[in-house]
Amino acid sequence: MSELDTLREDLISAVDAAADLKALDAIRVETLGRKGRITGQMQSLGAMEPGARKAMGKALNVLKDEVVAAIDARRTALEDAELDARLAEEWVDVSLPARSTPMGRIHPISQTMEEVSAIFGDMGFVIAEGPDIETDWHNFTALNFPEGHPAREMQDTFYLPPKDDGTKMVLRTHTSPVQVRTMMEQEPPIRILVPGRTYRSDWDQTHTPMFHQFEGLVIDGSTHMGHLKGCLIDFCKAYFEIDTIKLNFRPSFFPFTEPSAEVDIACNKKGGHLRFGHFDDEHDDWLEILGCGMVHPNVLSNCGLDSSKYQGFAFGMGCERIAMLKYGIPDGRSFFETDVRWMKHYGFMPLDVPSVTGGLSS
Ligand code: 2NL
Repeated sequence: MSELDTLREDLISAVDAAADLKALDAIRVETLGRKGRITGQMQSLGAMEPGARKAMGKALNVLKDEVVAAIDARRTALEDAELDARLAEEWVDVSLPARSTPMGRIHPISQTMEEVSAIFGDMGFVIAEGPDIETDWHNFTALNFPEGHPAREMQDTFYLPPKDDGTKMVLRTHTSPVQVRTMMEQEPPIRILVPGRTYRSDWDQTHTPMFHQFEGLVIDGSTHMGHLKGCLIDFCKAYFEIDTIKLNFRPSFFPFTEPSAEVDIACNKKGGHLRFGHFDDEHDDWLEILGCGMVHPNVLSNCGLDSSKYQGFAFGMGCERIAMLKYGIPDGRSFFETDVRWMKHYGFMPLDVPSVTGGLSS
C-alpha cells in the first residue's frame, strides 16, 4: 500500500469516528489547515522532479477532494443527529389546556385618587405632596388650632418622639401641612390639590388609623365664597357623574377657615339602594361629603402671607368616604384587608385591558 493510501485510510477513518462537530473541525484543521498533513505534502511537491511532481500533485488533489467530501458528509450526519436529539427533547403538547394568567386589579382607593386628581387637574389645580411625618407646628399650630384643642389630644393623634432640638413630631392628621408648606414657599396665585395618606388613632366601620384625603387650596387677591361653591358643585357633578346633583352648603366650624361649611349631597335610600341626584320625593336624605371654607386670616399670616392682600378658599374630603359612596362599599375597613376576592368584586381593570365594560371589572 502506498504512503498516500495509508494517509487516506487514516484520515477517512478519523473523520468517520469524529464524535461531534468540534472534533470534526479539529480533524479538518489537522489535515487541511496551514500546518495540516495534506498541506504539508503539497508543500513538499516543490522539491520533486517535474515528472514525479505532476503525478504526486494529481494524487494529492484527488485525496484532498475525497477528504473534504468525507468531512462534509460527516458534518451533515452530525448536524442531523443533533437536530433529531433536540426534536426528541423539545416538544410541545398542543392538547394541554392554556395556562391562566392571573390579572391584578386597580384598588378602589387608587382609582378614586386618580379620578379626583384628574377632575381638579382639568380645573387647573396642580398636584402638591409632602411628608407623612410632620412637625406639630405644620400640622396644628400654623392652622390656627389653639393649644389644648381636642384634635391635638393623644387619643386622636399619633405622636412621635420629638427631634433632638425638641421639635414635636406627629403623623399628619390631615394633608393641610402640605398647603402650609406651599404658602410658605410660593407667592400667590396658588391653586393646588393635595392627595395623600393621613393618620388618626381610630378603628371602626367608618374609621381606619390610616386613611386618604384630598385637600384643595386656592389663594389670590379676589377668590371668594362664590368661586368655592361653583368649584365644588362642578367637582361633585363630575365625580358622581350626575348633572342633576343636589348639594347643601351647611354652616360649620373649622379652626382654619372662616366662614366654614360642610357640604351634604342629596340622596335616596329607598329600596335598600343608595342613589344620588334630584328626587321628587318629599323627604330626601342627606349625606355629608366634604368640608370647606374661606382660609382664616390667621392661617395666611402664620404662613407668611399678607391677609389684607390675599384671600382664598380651602376644602377637604376623605377618599375612602367618597369611594364608598360612589361604588357602594359598605365597610371602610375592607379597603385594607387585602382580600383578593374583595378586589375582584370592587377592583378596577387597568384601562389598557380591552373589555366590554371598559374600566369596571366584569
Ligand atoms: C374635612 C374638612 C377641610 C381645609 C380642610 C384647609 C387647609 C389650609 C387652610 C385652610 Cl392650609 N383650610 N383645609 C379647610 C376646610 C375643611 O377639611 O371634613 N376633611 C375631611
